[in-house]
Amino acid sequence: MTVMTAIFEGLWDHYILWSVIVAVIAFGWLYHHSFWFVSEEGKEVPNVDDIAVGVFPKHNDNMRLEVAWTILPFFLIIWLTYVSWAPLDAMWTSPEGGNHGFACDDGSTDHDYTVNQDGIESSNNSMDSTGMITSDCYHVIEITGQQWFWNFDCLDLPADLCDTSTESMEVYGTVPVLKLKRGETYLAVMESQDVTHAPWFQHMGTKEDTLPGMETTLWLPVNDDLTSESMILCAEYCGDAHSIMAAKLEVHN
Ligand SMILES: [Cu+2]
Repeated sequence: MTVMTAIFEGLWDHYILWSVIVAVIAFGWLYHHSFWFVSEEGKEVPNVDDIAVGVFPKHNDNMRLEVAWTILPFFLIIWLTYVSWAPLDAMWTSPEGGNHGFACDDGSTDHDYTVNQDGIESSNNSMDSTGMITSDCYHVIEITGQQWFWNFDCLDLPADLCDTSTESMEVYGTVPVLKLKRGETYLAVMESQDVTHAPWFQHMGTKEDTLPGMETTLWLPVNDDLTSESMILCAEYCGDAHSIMAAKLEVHN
């Protein structure tokens, strides 16, 4: 399954690429030295390094090498931080006038904006070519993590905007279903009843920890490109049934 937004898909590919490059260099070097410098059975090994017990062979220091393997990874970290900038901006944009504006008006005041059938202001979200999603406003929902299931609360939102149910799934058993609407953006306010969990909205490519005694938030911009059914899994090891702590996200037009 691919991730809906190019912004997270690209970041994933980029990190995988660099992981492979670093792994090839590190393990290649390790295996080469392990086999190249192996001593032969029964052969007297010359003490080429003049190693004496308790004395560090300082004459073997190589300053250039030391500086190189400190500086090069440092530049790589700077680069990876730089390419993560835009995705982090999308993840952690402010609920006070950030990428998704402010909380949607519930229709009680007279404004000039598009409303949906329930008279509630619509998010009208859209994705640009980089995968960044922006919205006119957002709807607040609540997610609570607990060993070992998810609880979704639509608060006062009408069923067309947010609804929940349960469904029986192979392997996972009975799982909660969260039903959201395309074009709308949601801000999930989250907490945990016990240990740390993290809902991972697979197709959105995002996840965030839920913590006992502390509120965290996660943006759920349901763009037109989102598949109608995708999984929500727990991405933070939380005990015996962690692997089947699942839920389903269903989106409709
Ligand atoms: Cu969990």
